[in-house]
Amino acid sequence: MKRSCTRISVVDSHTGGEPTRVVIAGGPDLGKGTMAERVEKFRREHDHFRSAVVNEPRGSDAMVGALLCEPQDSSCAAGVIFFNNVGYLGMCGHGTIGLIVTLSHLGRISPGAHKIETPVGIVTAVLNENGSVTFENVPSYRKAKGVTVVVPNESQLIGDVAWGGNWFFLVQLKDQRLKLEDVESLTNFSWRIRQAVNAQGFPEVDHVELFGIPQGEANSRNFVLCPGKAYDRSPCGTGTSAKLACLAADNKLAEGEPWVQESIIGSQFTGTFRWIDRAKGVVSPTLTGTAFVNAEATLILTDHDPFRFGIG
Ligand code: PYC
Repeated sequence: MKRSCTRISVVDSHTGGEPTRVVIAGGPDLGKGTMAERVEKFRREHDHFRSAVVNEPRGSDAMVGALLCEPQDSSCAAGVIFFNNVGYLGMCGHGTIGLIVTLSHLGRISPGAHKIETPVGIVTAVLNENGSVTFENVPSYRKAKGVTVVVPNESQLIGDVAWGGNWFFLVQLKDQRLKLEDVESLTNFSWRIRQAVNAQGFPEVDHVELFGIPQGEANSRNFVLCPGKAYDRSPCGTGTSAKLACLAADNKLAEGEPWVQESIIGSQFTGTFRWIDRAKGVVSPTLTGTAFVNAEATLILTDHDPFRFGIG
């Protein structure tokens, strides 16, 4: 008996270990509005598509999806909406690097600068001759410095709330080596921090970023907890942007000076910033990283498969 099914074409990549699945065909028609309007339509009318693409049994909690869209602004190479196991991301740094490498793999772009429309603004990404990608993120800033958070059964913690295309709570840990084998306890700890930060009047914070001693040739090592409780295998582009905004505001990093951020698995992004508005503490972060395409696939959603829209 012939069953009907829906087919979705994707290209998978990883950026410093963090996966991105770019949907190149078979996605929902979100109309011709702004990316911010289109993400709302996606959320309202096609959330099952998000789950089908990134959740098990086809995906995993770590998978970030990127729906390739026609840009509104014809000077942009593409529009994109990033999504994960629980919802949508304003911007995604590792995903932007993955998207640029994917567009190059598909022969749609050449080395040089390309503008990408996201729900939170236009970012410019350069595909470098050596295959790495450098992108200038959306303006980033610190919203609150030195917020004291009381996490039940832990001593008090102090951190900053900052925007880097997503909202972060950033905590510098003292003398701590962040180790991959401790991911479970770091996840639980960060999840409780997020709940405490949200309860203390910062409901917008959906990522928690812990900083510790670098193990490689880097300035810092991080552990980043994403909104759906997965940890970022990459150093997190939006999280590193938020970090740069805090370093700039504290005069700990000069304009143009490189900051090498290492992830919990040891992969690295190099970031710099330039001031947009020094008085208001707004910076423009630029980040460089590398991605590798690792699959071209067709996802098949068979009509009678009870888990065709994913688990979750
Ligand atoms: O690289 O910005 C990033 C990111 C956000 C969530 C996962 N990666």
